[in-house]
Amino acid sequence: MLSGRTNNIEKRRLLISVLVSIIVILVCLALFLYRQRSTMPITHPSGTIITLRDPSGTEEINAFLPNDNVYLKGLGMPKNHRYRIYIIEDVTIVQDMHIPSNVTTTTKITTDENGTFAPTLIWSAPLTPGRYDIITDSLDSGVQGRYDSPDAIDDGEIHVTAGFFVISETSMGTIAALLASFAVTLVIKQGVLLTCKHT
Ligand SMILES: [Ca+2]
Ligand SMILES: [Ca+2]
Repeated sequence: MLSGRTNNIEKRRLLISVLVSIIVILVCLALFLYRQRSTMPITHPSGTIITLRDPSGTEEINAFLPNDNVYLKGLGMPKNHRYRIYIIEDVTIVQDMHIPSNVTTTTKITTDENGTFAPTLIWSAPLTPGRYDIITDSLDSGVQGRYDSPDAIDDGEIHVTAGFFVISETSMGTIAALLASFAVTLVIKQGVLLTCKHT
């Protein structure tokens, strides 16, 4: 009798350990995927601009944390063109619209003979959580201060219309807490089920 009860307790402990391990793995996987979430950059006639967390990165990053830095690189743009880079709060970007106020200091870049520019730091930590778009406004053609044909944009890739977003550490913590809470609930329910089964 006592031996059977001990076995049940051991089984329950083992099951709980397995469940907790699975949940921890799932939480880590969810956080990793959330952090690495990226999409294919949209190609515009005036070129493609790609956000990066690391200047040596190759894949576009669209999800940043407040302590990240944001780098931008460009390709397929007009050659030897000077640009002012605007980071703006997420809007629906339409042709000839006035470019809204920048959320940080604007950066200037110049494209090379191939119409590209190397990864350039455009926003240093700390970043403010939110959803953002980027417009590179040509200083050599078109109308400055308006989005028009020579300008490239990072827009409409994530959260419906944003080019990239910054999520707060608190939100990440909330996600982890919710998943942990879910894990605990599962473990308790499993424990109750086992108890009922053996009484
Ligand atoms: Ca322009
Ligand atoms: Ca947008």
